[in-house]
Amino acid sequence: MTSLPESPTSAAGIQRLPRTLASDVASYADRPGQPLRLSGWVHRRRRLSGLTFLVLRDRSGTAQVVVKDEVTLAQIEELPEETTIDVVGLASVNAQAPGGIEVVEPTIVALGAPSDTPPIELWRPKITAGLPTMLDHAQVTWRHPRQQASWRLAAASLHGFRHTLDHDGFTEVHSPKLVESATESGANVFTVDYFGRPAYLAQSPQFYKQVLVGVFERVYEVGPVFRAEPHDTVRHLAEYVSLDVELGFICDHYEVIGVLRDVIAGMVASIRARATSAVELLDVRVPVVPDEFPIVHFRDALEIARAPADEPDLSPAHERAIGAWAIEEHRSDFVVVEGYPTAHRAFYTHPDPADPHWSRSFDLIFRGIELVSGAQRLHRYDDYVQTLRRRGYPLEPYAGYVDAFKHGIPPHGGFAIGLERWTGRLLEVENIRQVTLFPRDLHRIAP
Ligand code: AMO
Repeated sequence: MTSLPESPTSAAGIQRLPRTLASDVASYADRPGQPLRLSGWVHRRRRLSGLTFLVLRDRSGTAQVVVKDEVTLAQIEELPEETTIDVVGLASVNAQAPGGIEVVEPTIVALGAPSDTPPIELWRPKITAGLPTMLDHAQVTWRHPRQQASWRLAAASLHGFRHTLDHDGFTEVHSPKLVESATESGANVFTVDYFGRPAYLAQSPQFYKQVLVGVFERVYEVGPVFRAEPHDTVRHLAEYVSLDVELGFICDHYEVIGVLRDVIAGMVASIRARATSAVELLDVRVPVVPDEFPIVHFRDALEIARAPADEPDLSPAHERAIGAWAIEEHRSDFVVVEGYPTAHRAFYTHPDPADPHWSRSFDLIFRGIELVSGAQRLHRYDDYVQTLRRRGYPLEPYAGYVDAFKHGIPPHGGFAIGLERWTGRLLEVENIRQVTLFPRDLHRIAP
């Protein structure tokens, strides 16, 4: 006995029909009347007299479902926004529908309990809630199409970062986040209880990327780093994603800056190739990456920023001034400041051999904010010992770090890009928290 074919809109038929994504509904233009199955969230119900437009959202976008029959109209009254559903219906041409196609005669199945009222009105084209509300409800806020798009830019950037470095002979590594000593400065480090003795959350993979140059020559890491930032600023987080790079057998820091240029160009190319709809939706001003970054010495940077000549570092206001200068003078969103005073950079920084007061370090300023720090590093054991002594640091906590340089580490250098700073400047948002999935700061450790 042969069984009758299942109706596509019966419950069993719903399971059988392959899923169509919202972004592919338009491809049914030449197949009107064809059954299709969508799965996603109730994004919005727009009630008109005698019919309701149900907008379904999935990972690819939204699609319009038209409900007319009494039973389904009553059913969707009980399915509030954000309920997950399966819809089987027929493709129908309607010039007014998004993409020119809508789904009619739907059979709808709820995939879980009806959703509670969402804390953020996700159906509005732009989120109207303030930042604290957005952050308090981040798990729902990120569902908004504009929020999703901003993370897609970050994801595409990560792809471009990895792709460029894989292509250039780098090996991806992952280093421990529980460590025995501070690498950047003693002050902003989180202490944890490690089986009864103190340990720290890694402020950066600095030590590990340097010693892994001794293994792989060229390494990179994408991972979280932790800074006990006591300041409540729009550009600091207590945990952020650091994109670290380190390479061996270099002559000077200019080689490192060359790699940085290629990496940023790769990130921008990946955004253009992989996040086109996010760029369009958010109207992103995608930066042009010059063949070479303009480079200005720290001394001259102070002058440009009209800062006193004995200033040890650049303040946020100085960085803004230098960013404006780079646009004016070089038509560039990017500018490298090199040669920061050695005494004010981390102990592993290589001094300028011509004048050790200055260092072979650099920062990349992107649209007026420090995005990257990097340098050539010390690579000789004796240089480390002397530097630590000169700075008055106790040798003992750094013994593990410094001893590594007894075993043949080549001249090397590297840099780290802050992911959230990158997306923040790309989207020109005021606060880095707007582009951080689940920010950690002085006041926030949840969600
Ligand atoms: P640095 O401490 O300058 O250098 O950090 C590198 C980059 O990381 C980002 N960043 C931050 N982002 C968000 N919140 C913070 N609290 C925060 N602190 C820093 C910035 C910054 O430019 N080991 C060196 C890098 C190296 O020399 O390779 C380091 O960590 O974008």
